[in-house]
Amino acid sequence: MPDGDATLRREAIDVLLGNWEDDDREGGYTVPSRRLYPHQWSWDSAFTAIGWARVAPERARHELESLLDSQWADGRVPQIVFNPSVARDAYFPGPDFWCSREAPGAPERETSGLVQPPLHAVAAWAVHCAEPGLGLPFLRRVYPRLRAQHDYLLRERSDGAGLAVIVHPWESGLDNSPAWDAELARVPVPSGGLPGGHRRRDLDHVAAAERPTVDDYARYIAIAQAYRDHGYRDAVALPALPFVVVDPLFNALLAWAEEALAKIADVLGEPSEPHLHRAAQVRDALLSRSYDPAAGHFFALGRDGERVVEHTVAGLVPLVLDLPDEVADALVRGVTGPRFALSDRVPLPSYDRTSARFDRTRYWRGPAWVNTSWLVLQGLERHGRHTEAATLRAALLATVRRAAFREYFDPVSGLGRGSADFSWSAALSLDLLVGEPTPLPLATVPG
Ligand code: 2M8
Repeated sequence: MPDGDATLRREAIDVLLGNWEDDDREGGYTVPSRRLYPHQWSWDSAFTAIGWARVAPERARHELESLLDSQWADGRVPQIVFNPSVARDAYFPGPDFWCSREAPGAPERETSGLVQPPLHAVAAWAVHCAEPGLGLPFLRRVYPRLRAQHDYLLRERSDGAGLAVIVHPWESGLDNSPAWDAELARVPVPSGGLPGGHRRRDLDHVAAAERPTVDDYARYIAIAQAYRDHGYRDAVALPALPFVVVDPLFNALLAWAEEALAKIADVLGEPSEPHLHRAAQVRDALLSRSYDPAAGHFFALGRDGERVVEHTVAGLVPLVLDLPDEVADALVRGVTGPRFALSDRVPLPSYDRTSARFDRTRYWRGPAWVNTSWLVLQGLERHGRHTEAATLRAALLATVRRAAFREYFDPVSGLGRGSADFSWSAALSLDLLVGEPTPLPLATVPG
């Protein structure tokens, strides 16, 4: 490994160690960022486990198991698991807002009632591959939980036509994506600011221009409150909630994670066919409903099932799946074309650079993020687009070398934005520094 890489690797490990939280239950986990996000976040832990797997697989196993330890009885894996030793108002909305203990089937540890993109089975497979001999008992413990996670999404969150819905922008992981603007516009901005005299805590740590606007935040709280007031019971909440959408990234990761479950099932001597079948069903539903052949892009679906024509990076993530050649080719053209402008200097923007609403600074409305580019990179590798994958890998490593492990980056200048010492930026850099493709599921799904 060249000297520069060894230094970067050491720095990445130091960030993860600094964000590591020892835990009396399952051994510990990594907070996304010490001050801005001082608890455990769901899909952050999946990304972070993929990085830990490269340097300390035992921590990777702890990371996933401590999260799954707070799975709800209905199978949902919560967006946030609150650390009881952190001040209750250190993050807003915190445990006193979500009131998870009042909800049926919630775990002992307080959590939020939402979910996040289901990357966890993919992470579990990567963790297993890091130490296959040692990993079997781990796979045996997590397999039923991961299966229950997917069952929940396809049962309680079914859109009735093969895809899973999300009920809050926070569930997409790309919170203030322009894809949500039209749906959010239907949610009245509550007068009088945040409920209960609460105060945003994110603005104590990051410049307001880099975070969601005041109105968007007020709407996030209103939607979360509506879900909470329905006791997080999807059967009664979904018809009443103001925000119910289908997200291509969320569903692509669900299908990919079903492929990972098939691999896990194989190793454990369980039937893998049902998982491959489900993976194919979700992928096919995405292809028939979310993919727009004229645009060559996957779009979110609004409440009435109509495509939301906004080119966000979420619409490139289905590249992680086995796709017809013409679809994969169109997505790669999207990656290299003017909207996402692949270069070896900065990773992919989160939103279309050619749009009038492209914002270089504000969170998920333009900035480049390590995790979404890493996902697209996995897709490029899967489709044999090694040259484009190498360019994206070079861009990711050049950016963290230049600007360190920031939460996101200006996609034009490459300058760091958001929180410093951000866990998934460090963890996925560790994965990239290994230089070989991550051992993720690449099984061919029956067509
Ligand atoms: C961001 O979202 C949280 C709410 O979940 C927030 O803004 O307070 C998003 O970037 C999300 O994808 C991420 O999981 C979370 C923690 O890193 O932060």
